[in-house]
Amino acid sequence: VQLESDIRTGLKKKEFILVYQPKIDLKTETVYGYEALIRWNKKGRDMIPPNDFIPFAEETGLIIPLGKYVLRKACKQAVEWIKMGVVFRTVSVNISPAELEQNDFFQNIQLILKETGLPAHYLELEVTENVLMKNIERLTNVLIDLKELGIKIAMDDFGSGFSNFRYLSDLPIHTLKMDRMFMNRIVENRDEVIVESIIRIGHSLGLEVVAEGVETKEVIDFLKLHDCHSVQGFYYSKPLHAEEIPNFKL
Ligand code: G
Ligand code: G
Ligand code: MN
Ligand code: NA
Repeated sequence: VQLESDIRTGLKKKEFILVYQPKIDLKTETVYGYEALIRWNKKGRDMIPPNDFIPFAEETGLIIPLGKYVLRKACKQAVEWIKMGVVFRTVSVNISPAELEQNDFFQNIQLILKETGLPAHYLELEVTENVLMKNIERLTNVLIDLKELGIKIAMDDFGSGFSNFRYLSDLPIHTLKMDRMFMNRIVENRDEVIVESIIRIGHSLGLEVVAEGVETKEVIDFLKLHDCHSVQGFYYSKPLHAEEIPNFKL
């Protein structure tokens, strides 16, 4: 109950901030895009990570206003960067299942793009595969509408749940984000064949393949060898504050 009113207050007082983690194109070693990640800068507290309040926000429905706030903020920020001459292709925003299930989700996205002036092709939405388990037909239609607008869809944390390869070919998905668990396992010389296969399947289906949670040169080399498009992870950069982005150099 306390947390609920704290989140409402936090929204009013704009205590929620976004940090942005670069996604690096492995071929060119340049920034491909930035993933927006929420943090709660609560008064008198250390920065609160999303895992401490997003699940609660999802249970209570507060994720709806919070999600709209995040989308608008990320789109506004992207427009700022474009004006400043920052070179990037996408800003990615994480979307909870409950958001995607809202009947007005698509209209809301259109409205936010219109209000902020961000061209749709700059926006990528990250959804986890478990989003798609429910009501696949309606969600497929929403994803098709989003794609027609020019928005990209990424399947986040791929391989961490009950991955269904059929979704990859049936759904209008642009990007496959391999779960970071696999990267740790490459270091242990395990799962190399799985990672290699996921990259190959992704390519065969015409998807962009991104590895997340990349922390070592060893993993980078492995991914390069197998033609993985891009990576995200502490090896290149932790999530950064918006002000740091214009000066970010690899
Ligand atoms: O940034 P961090 O690694 O702590 O994020 C932890 C989890 O919180 C990740 O799974 C990420 O997808 C999720 N997350 C981060 N920001 C947002 C957000 O703005 N909205 C939603 N729904 N999830 C987010
Ligand atoms: O589930 P999602 O991909 O949205 O989660 C992103 C989260 O992963 C962010 O909160 C970010 O802080 C975290 N993260 C990003 N890079 C790395 C990394 O190299 N190692 C680890 N352990 N976590 C990472
Ligand atoms: Mn994500
Ligand atoms: Na992820």
